[in-house]
Amino acid sequence: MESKKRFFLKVTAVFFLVSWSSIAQKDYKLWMQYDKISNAEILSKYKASVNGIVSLENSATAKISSNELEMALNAMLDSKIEVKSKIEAENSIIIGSESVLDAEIRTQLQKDLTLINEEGFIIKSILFKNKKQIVITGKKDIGVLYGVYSFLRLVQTHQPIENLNIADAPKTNIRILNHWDNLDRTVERGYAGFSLWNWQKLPDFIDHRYVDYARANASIGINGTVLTNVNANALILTPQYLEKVEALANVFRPYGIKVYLTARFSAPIEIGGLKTADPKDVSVMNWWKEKAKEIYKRIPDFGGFLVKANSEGQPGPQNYGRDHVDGANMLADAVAPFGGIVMWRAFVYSEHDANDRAKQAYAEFVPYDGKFRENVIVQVKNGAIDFQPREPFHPMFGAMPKTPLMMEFQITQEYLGFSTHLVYLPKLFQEVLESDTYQKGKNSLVAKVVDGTLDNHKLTGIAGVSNIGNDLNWTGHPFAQANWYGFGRLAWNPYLDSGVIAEEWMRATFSNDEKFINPVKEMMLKSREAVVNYMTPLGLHHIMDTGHHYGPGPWVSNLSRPEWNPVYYHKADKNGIGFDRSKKGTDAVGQYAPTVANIFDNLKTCPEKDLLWFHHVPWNYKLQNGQTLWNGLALKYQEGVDQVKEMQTTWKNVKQYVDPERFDEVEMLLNIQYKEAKWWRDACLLYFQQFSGKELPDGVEKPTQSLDYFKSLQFPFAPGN
Ligand code: BDP
Repeated sequence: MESKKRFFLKVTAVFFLVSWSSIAQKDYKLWMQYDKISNAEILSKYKASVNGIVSLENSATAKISSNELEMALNAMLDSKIEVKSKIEAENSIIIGSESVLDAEIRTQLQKDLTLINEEGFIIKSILFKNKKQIVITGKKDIGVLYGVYSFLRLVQTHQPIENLNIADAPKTNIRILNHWDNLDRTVERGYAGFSLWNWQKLPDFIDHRYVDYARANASIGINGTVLTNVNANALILTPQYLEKVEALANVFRPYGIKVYLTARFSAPIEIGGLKTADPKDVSVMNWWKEKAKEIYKRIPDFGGFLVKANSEGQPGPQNYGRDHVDGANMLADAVAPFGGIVMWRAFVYSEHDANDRAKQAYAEFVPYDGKFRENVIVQVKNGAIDFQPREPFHPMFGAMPKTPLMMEFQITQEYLGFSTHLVYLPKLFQEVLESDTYQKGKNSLVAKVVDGTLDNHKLTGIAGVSNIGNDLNWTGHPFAQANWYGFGRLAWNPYLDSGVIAEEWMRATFSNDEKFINPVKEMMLKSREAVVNYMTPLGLHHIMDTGHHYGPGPWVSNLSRPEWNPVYYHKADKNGIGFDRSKKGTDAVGQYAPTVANIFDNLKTCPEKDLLWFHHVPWNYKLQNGQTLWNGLALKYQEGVDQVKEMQTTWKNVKQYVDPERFDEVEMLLNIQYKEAKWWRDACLLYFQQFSGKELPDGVEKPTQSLDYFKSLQFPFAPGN
């Protein structure tokens, strides 16, 4: 009896352990689930096309390629494919960079190799000695690794692999995550736990998570990471911390990922013992030169610095009567001998500048066009305010042809529901990238500014403010993984379609079943418009609550800086609502090329999605659908809530295609999102109703609480603040 009981307990414990670890693993494995292919027909086709791996190279990166291929194929094809170093059998996958290929194969691929750059790859079906083979190659081993991930994606998404002929290469050079991670492991605007970087245990303890992080990034082509917050701490530049940074760089290197740091402009004073950080002071210049030398001695491929200067209280060259060019060029000179770069942020605005905040970065930076060193790239947020659910593209794109500009997107959802709301961001990213600046006439897309083709720039890049933390599933919301994934894919190729990316991600993460893919893809693609509708429809912006930006706070008017207050942005009054940025207002429209300016300036041609961004509009104004502005606004809020409800239904209907753990997680999160969407609708409409003085139209649900109730809500411990 006793032993039976013990046996039962043991079995339960084992079962518990197995199921516990599989829960953790599913979430943890991101888009690299590599599940066994259950469709027998597809499986047998793949098995017939692949029966060996030949790895021709021995570098650390090459080993990652062959291990990944071996592990993933054996899992997906449920077979025992081995890695060899010589070509023997037919239907092998031959991997290795150009220089190690057999001469005959290289000759066959000569033309293809001219199509790619240093990080690109070729995947091609060939005949070698009359035997069918697949070659994955590139100019360098890192290209081969990208090729391997791309090949695996084909298998993960059930694409044919019989006649492959793919040449692909990244369109930007710097595809980088910006971690706003502090040295105490809190993450500014982080909603997925604490920082991955365990500074206290580094450099001696290498958490396996660092490897998994690098692998996930490499799989989508990300090749850089800024480890530290833009609101920087100078200590990261001391030997004590550089030793730790070096350890991380060593882990990331074989995955093609370079490490970058944020440079606190006042570091020469804080950790260098100097009296000044004036960029024109010789001792300051020398301090940075020595600092660069010290860093590169440890980390020969160190990427460079990201700098937030004279912005939101951060120190910068203006503290010494110098300007952004002086500051950026001084740092650029320090890292130039080692091939480093400086990413200088354009996110600047000042409480002492009475100008429309949306105009300030352009006004300050555009006159500097052409004055920065060759190794400086100016990093510009996608819109002129701050990562709102929707912003028109930043007018700096298309206005600085002589300066490389890189895009800064925010992957973490500071203003879009934290990690609780399902919002598929590549849709937002795509909208920005395909906006037309008209800098050189029609088709001067933001994407062309960013990839350097519009103005012939060699230094190009896209940054994403990371949504990663030490949560088991990395990003808090299982669907927020898609935002990390999609960011990487768009950084590689800013012309990709967000729908295609969503589908890839779903197939690699959840299921290839069309009955899952079709409805969930639609849900993802609509989710961005849903959040715009229930938070900031028709061009409203920055009406989130104070500081933490969690939930609605359109009434907030007591913050020390005028442009931190929501009332500054919506300007609701008896006459109407919206920020007049037309020629008659602040003339922010004038910062765009004339064709674009005219479209935004004219009430009749301004897209309604941006209406209240550019115009102060009377409550009775007739929208295109015939509704008054007040009714239309209210109906948009309701539409947003209804869309979340639809998302809940969609999710319920795909239950059978998802593992129970992730199903439950998403279901619970959607319930919260629905609750919070209603909170947004009710709080905003009750507040704006005080000005419009009108009833809610038919079809809009009655508010669940009073305005006073919503105003009374406090969140002293909202995360990320
Ligand atoms: C804002 C964030 C703030 C960041 C700042 C920035 O609220 O935490 O430090 O942007 O980008 O979105 O520098």
